[in-house]
Amino acid sequence: MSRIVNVALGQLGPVQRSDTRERVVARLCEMMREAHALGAHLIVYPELALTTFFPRWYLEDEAEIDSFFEREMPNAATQPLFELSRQLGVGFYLGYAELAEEGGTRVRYNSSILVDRGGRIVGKYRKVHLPGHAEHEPWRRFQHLEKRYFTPGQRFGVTQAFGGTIGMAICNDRRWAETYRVMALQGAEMVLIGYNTPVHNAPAPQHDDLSLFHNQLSLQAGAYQNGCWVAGVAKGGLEEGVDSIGGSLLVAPSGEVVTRCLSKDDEVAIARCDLDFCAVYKRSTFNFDLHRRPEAYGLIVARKGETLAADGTPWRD
Ligand code: CDT
Repeated sequence: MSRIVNVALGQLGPVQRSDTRERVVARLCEMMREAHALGAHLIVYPELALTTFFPRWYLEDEAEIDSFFEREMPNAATQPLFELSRQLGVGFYLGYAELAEEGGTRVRYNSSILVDRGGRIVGKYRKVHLPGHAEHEPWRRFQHLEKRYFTPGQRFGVTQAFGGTIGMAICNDRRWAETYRVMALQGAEMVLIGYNTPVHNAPAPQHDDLSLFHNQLSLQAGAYQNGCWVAGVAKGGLEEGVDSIGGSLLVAPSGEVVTRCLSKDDEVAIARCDLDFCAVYKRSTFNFDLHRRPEAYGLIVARKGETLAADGTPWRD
């Protein structure tokens, strides 16, 4: 089986509240067609791609909150994307808000799916690192209420697809070293990440000018330190008055950027990714079996100050 994956970044410009899912899916389909014409096997779309980034608003009405969530996937609005995927032989990563039912309880997740070249869902991920806050904080220019609207996911896994081992993460996950390492320890050769990142960071406005730099820094470090390809894809631009970064990137296991989007609008960029290129790094500088020292990572200090063993139990000398 070929180990070359032609990966397209399917960056989205803003999605306003008045935009219907059908309209957004039409834009996603348009980009998939363009990616196919450029030879893509896989197109990566952003986090929460189907609607505007609603966690910027404090909402109390449950029905209104639910209106941003998908109860099933595919559904009537997204079916055309799955059909086009099958027809063109282009797989995709798609971020969306998921309303799940678990033992009679409704649970809301910030999720992504991986769809193979036959239009079949082969992987699902629920965002682990939820940034922001849970209560209304009116002092902010806009809210970031992911902790209010979503339950955190429980694990980072990998999927065998596209001839290799593929991992998924979502937005804030990309800033955490553990995200890439936990998947790389499972053999990840490519990590796909959608994001929505406002330029303005209310608790740390001194970082605003560094937003694009921190995005690129995180993606490059994750790729290099784990010997894997990393695709990061934005929903950028001015959405409901909030400006978000673009800067979608595809990074090689060398840490080098191989393609990027230049606008903050709907834009496709593509690169040829050889999954075998990971091995050079995984067998040398980042040969985990040879060079990692898990026995030296045995102690972790928990948030409240107590010392825990690596398995989470209280540490005893
Ligand atoms: N969507 C998302 O995770 N965005 C965050 C913004 C952080 S500011 C609260 C990010 O890490 O890009």
